[in-house]
Amino acid sequence: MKLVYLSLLAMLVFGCGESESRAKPVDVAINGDFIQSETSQPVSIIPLPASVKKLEGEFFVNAQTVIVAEEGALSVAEYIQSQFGPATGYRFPIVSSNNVDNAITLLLDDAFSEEAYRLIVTANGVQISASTRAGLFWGVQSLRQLFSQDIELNAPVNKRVWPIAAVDIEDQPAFSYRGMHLDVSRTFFPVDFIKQYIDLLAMHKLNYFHWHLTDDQGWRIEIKKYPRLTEIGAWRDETVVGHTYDRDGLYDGQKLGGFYTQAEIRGIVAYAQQRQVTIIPEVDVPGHASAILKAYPEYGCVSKEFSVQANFGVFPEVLCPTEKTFAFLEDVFSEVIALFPSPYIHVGGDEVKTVQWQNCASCNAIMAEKGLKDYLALQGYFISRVEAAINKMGRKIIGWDEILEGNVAPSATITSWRGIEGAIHAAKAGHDAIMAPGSHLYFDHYQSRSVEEPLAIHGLTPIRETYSFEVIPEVLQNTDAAKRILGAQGHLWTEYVRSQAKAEYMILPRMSALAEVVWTDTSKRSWEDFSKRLPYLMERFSAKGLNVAKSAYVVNAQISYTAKGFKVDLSSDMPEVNIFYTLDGSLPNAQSQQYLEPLLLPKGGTLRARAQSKLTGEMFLERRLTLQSHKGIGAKITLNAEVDRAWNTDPEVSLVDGILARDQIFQLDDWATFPGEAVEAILEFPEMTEISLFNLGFNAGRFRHFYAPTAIELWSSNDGQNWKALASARAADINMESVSATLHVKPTSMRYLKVKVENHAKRFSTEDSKMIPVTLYIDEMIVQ
Ligand code: TNX
Repeated sequence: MKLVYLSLLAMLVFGCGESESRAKPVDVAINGDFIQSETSQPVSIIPLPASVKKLEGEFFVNAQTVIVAEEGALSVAEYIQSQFGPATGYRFPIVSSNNVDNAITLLLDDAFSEEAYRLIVTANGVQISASTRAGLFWGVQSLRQLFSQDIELNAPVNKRVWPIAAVDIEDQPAFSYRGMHLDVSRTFFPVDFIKQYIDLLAMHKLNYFHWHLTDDQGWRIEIKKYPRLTEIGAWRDETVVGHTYDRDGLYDGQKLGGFYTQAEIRGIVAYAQQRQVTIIPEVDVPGHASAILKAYPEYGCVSKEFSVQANFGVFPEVLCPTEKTFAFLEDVFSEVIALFPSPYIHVGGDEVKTVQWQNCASCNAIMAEKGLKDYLALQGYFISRVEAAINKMGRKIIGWDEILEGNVAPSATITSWRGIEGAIHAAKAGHDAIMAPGSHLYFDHYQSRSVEEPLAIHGLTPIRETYSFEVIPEVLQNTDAAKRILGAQGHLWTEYVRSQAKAEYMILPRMSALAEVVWTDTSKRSWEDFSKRLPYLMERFSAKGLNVAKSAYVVNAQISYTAKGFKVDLSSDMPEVNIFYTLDGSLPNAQSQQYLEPLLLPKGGTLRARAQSKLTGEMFLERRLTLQSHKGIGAKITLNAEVDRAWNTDPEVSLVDGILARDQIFQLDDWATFPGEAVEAILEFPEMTEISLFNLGFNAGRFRHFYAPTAIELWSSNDGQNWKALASARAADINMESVSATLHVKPTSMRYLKVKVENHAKRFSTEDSKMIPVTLYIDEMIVQ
């Protein structure tokens, strides 16, 4: 089955003609012994190398294959043994004499630029040349993808030879900073998982691992001088179940935590070094400090019972900007620095709430003494003090883009997470910067619109979106400042990632797209090409037993509303799929109606669709849509309401598009969201329209802290000036547990319909310790 699949994949990549000739097994002589070989894997490498030339023939790795390596390349040679040894069962002895046949030869050659390599495979052997160990190592990663997927297995595969296509690859990275981040505070992951994560970085030629070691939910690094950081700060009493903003949130009641000892960290650092990965530790200050303050309340500004947080969000807990705190941090960072050879130390600096500073006499005294005009300046002062201490120890700092708001030195590098603006601003001001915008590079977001996606924090970042990211923004192109953008980084925040399998699901394969964004020259990148190579890599992950998301296959729907009803175009971002759908509410399978041309649905209905791989028959996650034709679709809407356009760009469209959001992932733009207490929407119909029913869809009770509106009023007008009351519903008339409220109206003709909705819902915020307003979610205003 597997072999059939692979040769089908081969057809897909190379076109039929070529694959036919490749699919024929060849007889090869090995040590005079004729055996029948398998065919070699098609050349499909992610990230795409700068240049790939296919040569005639193949090389057959066998039990006699040796590694030729000089002293400086020994660690790479040993890596080859550890990487290719388990599946092949071969020893790959290391020899130093050059010009041996049947060898993988590693050559150090100064002519190459840093990290560049050339990989030549001929019938006689493999040669990788580079000027650095890193270059050789990346060459080995390309070689790895020339092997069949079963090279990834951890136990011997019953195969006598491993054929590899003959190629000449010349390659080098587009960017010097290629990173992945992992949050181990919200969820603690054991040492083995961290090593596996580093392996994945290495496989993708990513060279920086940003390790988010501290946060409100747990401190994860042993500091000898301050043992309470891990004795106390590494443990929380319980964790919220489901989403932190769920109504009537449940807690699991289980003590949870963990930390890495210094010995474990040394082991992980050495492991990463062999894989050319630099680990950048992050100790997040001065905010996200709950765990520190639980352990050492004396570094806070308020006296209260601190706790290691059991839920998520941004908390007021902040370190106090006193000399005592700076001395503590200097001690902590000196132990961190002794463990991590990285030139960079990440100091966080994000999401600082200043309330505890505002109520603190010593803070105000410090501000007066230092001439700091506001709390933002105090925050800047805090980071500068930490920066000075770290610089004194010979390292540079990185901080989240908030640190730009203070007076931070130009030697600080910026991680731009709130969009790309931080990086642009930083680069222009002479800082180095790393692109990390949530929109494209936060892998804690949903990755498709399927309702079957497991719980995510919010947002929608499909792999295709990640792939489309351009590291150098247009405004910086052809400027000197562009050189300050060192590269980009993907992130895995783990509030909603409670298991290793889920972590794998969230990063695979989005990190593969990231890898190509940062490694491959932008002129060479195309989704069409990448999506053909991706299935091979996904197979490789599966061979390793990793949990890979197939969300890229989820059906996309383009919906337009015409005089004849809804026209629905279905597609998948992935090649070689069939799409099946149903309109009767049943789950589509391969016997359902096949989608061949755009569908016309006069009245709407519930459409369920799934893609199926033509190669493996696998059916992917479901896309579901509920459409309802009504008289308000396309009406011109004037809104008089508070709208957060950053989250909700087009409420005017989604309120009357006939697409019900009720069975969509909440918080995507299908919902119109209103943070204020009142919403007024005026619908203008193109002509006099008779109305007898109004239905308002909302999100209440089923998810999060959402509530039904507290009142709905309808008004009609023929001129948009003079209004007549039509109908109303008060809180008592609205079913809180429902998904909508219906108002019946005496049939009335009108040009304008005014809808007033009130929302007085409040909830207790554990972050702010007070009642706060709750945003109203409306999906559609149905008019009949
Ligand atoms: C914001 S990104 C945070 C984190 C959260 C993340 C969730 C950043 C610097 N701070 O504390 O985990 O959003 O997406």
